[in-house]
Amino acid sequence: MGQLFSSLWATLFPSSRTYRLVLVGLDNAGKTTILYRLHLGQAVETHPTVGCNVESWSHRNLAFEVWDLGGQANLRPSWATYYRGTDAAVVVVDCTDRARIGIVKSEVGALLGHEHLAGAAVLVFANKQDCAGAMGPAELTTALGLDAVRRQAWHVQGCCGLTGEGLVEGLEWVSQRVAHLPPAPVGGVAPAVAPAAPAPAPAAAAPATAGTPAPTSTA
Ligand code: G3D
Repeated sequence: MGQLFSSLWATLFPSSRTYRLVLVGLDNAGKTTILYRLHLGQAVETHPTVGCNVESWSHRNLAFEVWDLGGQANLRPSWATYYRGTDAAVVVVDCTDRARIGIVKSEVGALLGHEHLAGAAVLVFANKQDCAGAMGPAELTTALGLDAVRRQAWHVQGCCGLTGEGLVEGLEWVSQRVAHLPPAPVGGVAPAVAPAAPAPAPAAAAPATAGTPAPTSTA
């Protein structure tokens, strides 16, 4: 999976441009699991993210950095301090955690409303699709009120951090959204993606089924 991921990015980003991604989500959403799955190709024993972890990855002449921001309540207010220059935000949601979906909606609303993310691509990973009773992508889209979002291009991708299912598909979407970006200014922070054109009404979402993620997106 890791190698496939690297190849994918190398193909889609054939330049020295560094893309900046922030990875956010409540604690226990599965951010660390997903990060390691994509990086190493295997799941690892995880520990709650403390503060902020930065992954700098490079492959051939492409480079990108992933800012994994801690999800505990006391750390969430600091997320916005990392948004400047961000090309894409990746939000990981524990789809079994219905009790906290209101908190997720509030945090996603704040993210979408932040000025520095006005032009960023927003990928939502509907994680833990392997678990019985997990919200599927369509249900999560509704729960987060994403259908009303026109400011950013967004996409909800069902996935399973443990197996890696759905992860590359989600990152493919991100890559397509940011691939047209100009080279980063020398010594500067890479600019965010140009604001997406107002999105058409999304097509009816396919029913979400575990293991066969049904993406719901505007693009
Ligand atoms: P965080 O970094 O967002 O805080 P972690 O979350 O990556 O530490 O994951 C929290 C727990 O969820 C871990 O379990 C991890 O194995 C589990 N998890 C992550 N993704 C999935 C998934 O897709 N399916 C299932 N079933 N579990 C997942 P533990 O038991 O180590 O706390």
